[in-house]
Amino acid sequence: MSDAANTELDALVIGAGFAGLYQLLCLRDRLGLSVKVLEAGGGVGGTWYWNRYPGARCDSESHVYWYTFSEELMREWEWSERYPGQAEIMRYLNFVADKFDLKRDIQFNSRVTSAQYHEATNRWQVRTEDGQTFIAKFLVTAVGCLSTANVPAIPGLQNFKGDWYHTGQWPHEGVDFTGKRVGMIGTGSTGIQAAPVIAARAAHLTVFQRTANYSVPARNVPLTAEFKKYVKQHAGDIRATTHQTYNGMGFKVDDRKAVETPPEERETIYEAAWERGGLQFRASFQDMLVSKEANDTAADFIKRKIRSIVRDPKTAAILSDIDHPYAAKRPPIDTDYFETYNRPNVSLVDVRATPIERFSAAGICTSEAEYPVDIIVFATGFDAMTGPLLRMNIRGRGSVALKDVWEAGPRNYLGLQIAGFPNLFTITGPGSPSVLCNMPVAIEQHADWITDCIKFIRAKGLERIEARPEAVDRWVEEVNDVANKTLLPLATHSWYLGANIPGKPRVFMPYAGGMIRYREICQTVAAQDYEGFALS
Ligand code: NA7
Repeated sequence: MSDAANTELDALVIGAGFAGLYQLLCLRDRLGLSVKVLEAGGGVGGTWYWNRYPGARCDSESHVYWYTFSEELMREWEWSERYPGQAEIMRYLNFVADKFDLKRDIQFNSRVTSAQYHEATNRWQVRTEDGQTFIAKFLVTAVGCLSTANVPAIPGLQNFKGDWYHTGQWPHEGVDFTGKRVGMIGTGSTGIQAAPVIAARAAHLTVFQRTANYSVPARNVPLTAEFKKYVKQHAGDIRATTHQTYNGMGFKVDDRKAVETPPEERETIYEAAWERGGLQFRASFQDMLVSKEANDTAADFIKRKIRSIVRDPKTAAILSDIDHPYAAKRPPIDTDYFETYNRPNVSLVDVRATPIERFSAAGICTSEAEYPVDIIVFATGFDAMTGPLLRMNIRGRGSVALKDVWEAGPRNYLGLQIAGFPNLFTITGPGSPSVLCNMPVAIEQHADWITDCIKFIRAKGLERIEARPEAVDRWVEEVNDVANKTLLPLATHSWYLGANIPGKPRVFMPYAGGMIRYREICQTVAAQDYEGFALS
């Protein structure tokens, strides 16, 4: 054990993104605990530290994509665009970390490789890649939902003579695409953001699409002085709105139903939503995510848009041959994505029809042809939600491994605690709204709840909190029930279900009951002296 083992902490937080920074502030400055954050990256930022790919930008609008715990902070910070770009989010998180003097308690370049609960001492022992050991009573994971990059196990990558990159592990110095032939695999939110930017530089971009995807224009613009002023003056109202919406966004889902709206009027509504742009498109009708008939109207509208934008009929057909309901997979928003296929230096390969079989020295080989490229970009997503937790080798009571407990899929209570893993809290864990919510809203709610919970435990002179197995059973059922009332599980290849990772159990992971309901449940549990948890 290193010297660090001698320093016993009240709480250890893993990750210094949005979640870890705020959790540190809560536990250290509000409860006065001794806290340390371990962060694998060389700086704060989490997702935004790693995802530096061309075009990386948040899909939440900037005036709701920030912390709301401090109105002073909300008045001090000013976003420049409708959607914050990666570099600006990094500036913001560094600004917050400096303003609240958080970095002194963050140890960077420290990847956690194991976390073990010791029953006799009621302490967690956490080890890092470089062999350091830390001891803490409470362990909080703030590792994000999309931080374990998925590079598909397609044979031959080691033979490829060019360069390759995964978008979630992008080099800090950037990649120069000028004059290069680029092959990009993946058309999720990331690929859809990256393609237009790469195409503008590269000699040629070939996009390899497995599942065709919907996308709605983001309509990003610089913010006007009036809007910036409005945000400063209405910081409290904006915060209140994000607490009153299903998914923590700044807009409400409309009350009207698509199935009850005459086709012509519906078309006008979709057209207006398309022009306004952004994720708000899915809020056009309240039945869009629960009625297939309603959803079909949105799906049909977007497919027609794709065919009207993309000039080559064959490419348009491949792009619009979408097999799942709109927004049943995470719906991307874009800047000129479909327009990019009208460029002479961009082509599309349908790898559903002709799968990628291997990489050669020269490029990407499908069942039909070899595509020579200089650079391969993997926009192939993540081992989402459970991946970041499972790779840390977490062991609870009796040295039981989390990977064994979750062999058939994640099981926990409120997405916050796992039976058999006392005093371990998982911010935005599977089973919580997390990725179905505007992330900072979900994160603040979790970090506040955890802080109040630890405060309660200490005030009562208690030592330990642990989810009861029966509460876990109930919660898993609730997560499944609410998901099954929506169309979300119909996208059978979605990462919400773990379907993008070969061999991963197919379980719908995020809580689809909405942030309002979830917040109420968490509040009720706390008000009932942490019902469903064993305290000792
Ligand atoms: P996503 O949404 O998981 O997208 C990954 C894309 O990569 C998707 O189109 C996949 O096709 C494709 N993919 C993955 N593996 C392969 C293989 N083996 N062959 C061909 N194509 C493949 O990840 P993103 O990074 O775009 O977005 C993640 C989230 O970040 C996003 O949802 C937002 O919440 C922010 P598939 O659909 O699986 O057929």
